[in-house]
Amino acid sequence: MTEVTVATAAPAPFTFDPAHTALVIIDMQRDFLLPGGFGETLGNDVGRLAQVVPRLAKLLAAARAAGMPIIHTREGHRPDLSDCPPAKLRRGAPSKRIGDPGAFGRILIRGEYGHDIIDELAPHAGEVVIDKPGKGAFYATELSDVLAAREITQLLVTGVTTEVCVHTTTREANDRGFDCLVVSDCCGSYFPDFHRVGIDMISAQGGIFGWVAESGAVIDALA
Ligand code: C5J
Repeated sequence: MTEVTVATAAPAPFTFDPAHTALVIIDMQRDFLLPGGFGETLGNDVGRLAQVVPRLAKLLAAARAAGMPIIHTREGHRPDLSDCPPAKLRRGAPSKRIGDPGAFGRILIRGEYGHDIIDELAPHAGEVVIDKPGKGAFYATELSDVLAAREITQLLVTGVTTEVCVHTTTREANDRGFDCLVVSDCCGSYFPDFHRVGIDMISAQGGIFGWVAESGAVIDALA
């Protein structure tokens, strides 16, 4: 496939080569999305994140059909917490901290059921899964090397949460020279205002750190 253009992207049309553009799916993990999980025990309405799943599943299917590289990320830590900074560990309600027992295993610990990606978006064989200890997918991970090895220069960024891990990863990618299109209706937040403003910030000021478009426009461009 040659280059395609998302004409309705803001602040300007976004042209990309699907062979050198990765669909990045941030942290669609059970701990954040499932009722009864970590996200909900913090008092969040996980239904807001669940809304994203069918749209993201459609975009993922279109990206797979177009042969695009797919990169999934998971936020979490080693069982001994050696990669979790004490400042991050100290945060949160006393009985709901990273590593504590949760409904789906130890909270945000690699290998636990809750740490893994929801069934609807489960990675296929050959797709990259990046385990990240931070909010950004570049910090302390192999992501830069993975992208360089595949000559990927542009990213379609999706996942949760808009204002935290999606934003941090998009900012990190922008600073490293990647063109990022954030797919607005395939990102989600527990806080509707944070989502709205988070999306608006990306393409403001002429695209201060990226482009924004809806998934329908991206899927149409890939068809
Ligand atoms: C958060 C994330 N919000 N994936 N993680 O702690 O955005």
